[in-house]
Amino acid sequence: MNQFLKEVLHDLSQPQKTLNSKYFYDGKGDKLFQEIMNCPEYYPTNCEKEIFRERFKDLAITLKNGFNTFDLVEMGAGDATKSSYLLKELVDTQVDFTYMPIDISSTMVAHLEQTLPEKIKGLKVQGLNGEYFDMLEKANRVSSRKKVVMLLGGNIGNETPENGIEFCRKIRAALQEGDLVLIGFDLKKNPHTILAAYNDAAGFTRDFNLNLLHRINDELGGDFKVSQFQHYPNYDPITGACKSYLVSKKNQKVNIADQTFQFHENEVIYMEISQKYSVQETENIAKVSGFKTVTHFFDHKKWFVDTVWQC
Ligand code: AVJ
Repeated sequence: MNQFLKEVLHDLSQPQKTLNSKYFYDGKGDKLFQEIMNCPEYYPTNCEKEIFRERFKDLAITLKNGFNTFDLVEMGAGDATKSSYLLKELVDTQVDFTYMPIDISSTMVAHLEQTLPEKIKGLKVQGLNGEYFDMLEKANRVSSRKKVVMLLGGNIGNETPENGIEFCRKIRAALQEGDLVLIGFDLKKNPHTILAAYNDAAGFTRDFNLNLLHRINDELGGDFKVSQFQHYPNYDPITGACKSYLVSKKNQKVNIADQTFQFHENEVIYMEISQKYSVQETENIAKVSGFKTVTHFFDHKKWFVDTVWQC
C-alpha cells in the first residue's frame, strides 16, 4: 500500500482525526501556497525576504566563518528565491562552495540545477531529490567538506515544539563540530496578526487546507464532500501554537479505499501546526539540541528571525 494511503487511513482512524500537512503540496497545493505567500496577510515570506535582501553581505560573512571551502545544503529549497541573494554574494566574493538544494519535488531540483547557474554565473549546484535526512546523509557521503545547513521559511514551525527539538537533534547528529546551521523561526507577535496570516480574506489558506481532501479523493479514491467541511484556524498566544482544523458541517460518512469514516457534526480534523516562538525559546532549542547560538538576523519589525547556530 502506498505511504500516502497508509498514513491517511491511520490518521483518520485515531480518536482525534488528523491529516499531515506535508501532503498539502501537490500541484494544486503548490499553487495555493504561492497565492498565500503573495497575499497581504501572510507576512513571514516578506519578512524573511527582507532579511536576505538587506543583510546578504552580513549573512555571507557569518556563514563563511573562516571555512576555506564548504557545502551549503538547503533543506526544502523550493524555488530558492531568498537563498539566491546569499548565493550571489558568496560567488561574487569568490567563496569556494557548492550549493546543495534538497527538495522532495524532483522537478524543482532539476529546475534549480538548470536555471541557477544561468542566473548566477560560476555557481556550483548539486541537487538532492528526496527526504530531508536521507539527503543530508547523502550530502555527507558525496562530500566530506564542512557543511552549512539552511532551513528557511519557518518550516520548523510545521513540527510541534517537541518534534522540532527532535528535528534539530537529527540535524546535529548529521553534522560535525564547527558546522553551521541557518534556521528561520516565525516569532510570537500580536495574535491578530498571526491569526490573519492563516485566515486570509481571499480564502487561499482555506482552499489550501480543503485541497488535501480533494487530493485524497483524486489520488486515493476517497469521496469527501469537500463543501461539507469548514476551515477553522486558531492561535494560542500562550503556547505559540497556530493550528488549523477542518470542521464537519454535519453527520456524514466518508469512504476511502475499503474503509468508512464517520464524522459527527462539528467534529474536527486537525490539519496543521505553524508553531511561533520567542527568541529565548529558539536559543533554548539550540542549546538542548547541541548547538551554540552565534547570532540573530531580524526583519525591521522583529516578526521573524533567521538565526545562526554552530555545532
Ligand atoms: C511553509 C510551513 C512555513 O506554516 O506558515 C502557510 C505553511 N500553512 N499557510 C506556514 C502554511 C498555511 C507555512 N510553512
